[in-house]
Amino acid sequence: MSRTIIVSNRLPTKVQRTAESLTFQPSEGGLATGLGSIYRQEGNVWVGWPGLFVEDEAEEQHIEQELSADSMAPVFLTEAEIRDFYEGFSNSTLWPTFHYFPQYATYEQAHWDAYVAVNEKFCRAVLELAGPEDTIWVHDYQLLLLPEMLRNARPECTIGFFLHIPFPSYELIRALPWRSELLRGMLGADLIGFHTFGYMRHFLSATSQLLGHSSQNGQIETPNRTVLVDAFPMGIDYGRFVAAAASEQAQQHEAEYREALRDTRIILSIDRLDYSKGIAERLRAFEVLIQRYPEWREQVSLIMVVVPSRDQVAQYAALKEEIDEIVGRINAQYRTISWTPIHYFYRSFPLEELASLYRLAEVALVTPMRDGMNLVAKEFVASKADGKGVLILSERAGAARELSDALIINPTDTAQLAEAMHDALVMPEEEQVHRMTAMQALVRQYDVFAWTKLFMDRLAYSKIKQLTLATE
Ligand code: GDG
Repeated sequence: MSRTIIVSNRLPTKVQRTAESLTFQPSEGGLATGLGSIYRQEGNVWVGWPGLFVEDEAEEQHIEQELSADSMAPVFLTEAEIRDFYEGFSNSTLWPTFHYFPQYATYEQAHWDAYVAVNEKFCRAVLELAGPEDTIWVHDYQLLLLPEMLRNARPECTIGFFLHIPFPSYELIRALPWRSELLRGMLGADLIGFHTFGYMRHFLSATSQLLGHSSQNGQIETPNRTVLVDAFPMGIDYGRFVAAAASEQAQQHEAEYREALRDTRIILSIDRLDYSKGIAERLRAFEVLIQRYPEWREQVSLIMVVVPSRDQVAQYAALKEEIDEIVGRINAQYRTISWTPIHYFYRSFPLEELASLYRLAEVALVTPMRDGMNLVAKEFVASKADGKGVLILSERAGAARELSDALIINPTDTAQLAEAMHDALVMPEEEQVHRMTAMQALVRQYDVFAWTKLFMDRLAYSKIKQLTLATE
């Protein structure tokens, strides 16, 4: 029987150590939901890091057993590996480069060596499970070398790769000392997926300019194989967000918030702490809004949720300080006894509370400098049952390719962003509903289950194509 093996840096379960025991908490992330129907099927498995450092072999075995009952296989990483492979090469070299922040990128040989070693570790873990006929789906920028490593060891396997972040222009990629190795690593796959055609085009250009491979209609010819490349915009579990927003709990939270806020109109912003998300620029634009349109003072507040992330990487700690400073300054300057311009939360919320914030907000500000897709934009759309509400969306988020009924802005144009907030606040209800229902139809149809199916079907097709070419 042929099996499917999903591989990602993190497993869809977070294992944590408490004083007495280990806890196993399923992750609620979009990827975990979308792939749930696949990896939980008989015989299939998800391979990844469980999120903690193990103390001894007995603990390792215990974790292995627990996870295997839920179709998962752990790859254990050491603290040094997390430092050099994850915080180092993945988040201090690849992440800034792929999000157009080359000034933040470091190029450390030791980080690269760890990246190679950890990709090899993942490869060994997959090979223990994979037979020659199996299908392997590798995810994201932490594992760019894995497809080629697997291909060398299991030439017959069907291998898919999906990149969740942007693939940047060749000019960014060429700055990486290990650019050719990274591209060759990805090309070990039969099918390579991106969120948008733009990212796919950049990838084709990079493989042509750096490796000399020609391509036609999303098909790259390497000396010994054909690799398919395509765009698969990732969706959300639409029904889950509709249900969460309609839940009793979400409605109750919303009522409490409304009362506390005395019906102030709400603009919402939700992100992980990251310089790619344009958080500081968004705050400055909100300040321009209340400077330029004083009539909004005491009428509108910004609720800004920033979820802690990667605080071991220097730029993230600096960004946190910058945000604290801007929020403090704006609130100190404009607040009144009864009105707070910015309600700032540096923590994460349970899903129902998140859903209540989506319900409460009239406007969502999704204004990243760069974002592979951005699922918050789609979740906001799914949560607006009455069709009212306005999405302001950066033209540099992958989601902007699909959600063209949002107010699309350039995130570095502060004046334009402030105007868009004003336009959103005065937009007639009829226009809001018209735009929102068009976006809902799209987000509902191309949900995360459709995304998974499209990718898996295309992967199966890519294999048939390889076999046909081989026998021709
Ligand atoms: C990467 C790419 C791409 C946020 N705050 C809370 C919370 N969240 C959830 C949201 C959403 C998720 O986190 C964030 O997803 P994004 O897509 O916005 O961003 P990244 O984490 O950077 O993800 C991105 C994605 O991969 C998928 O391919 O779209 O471009 O960078 O689902 O709801 N969830 C809860 N409480 C919070 O406070 N429960």
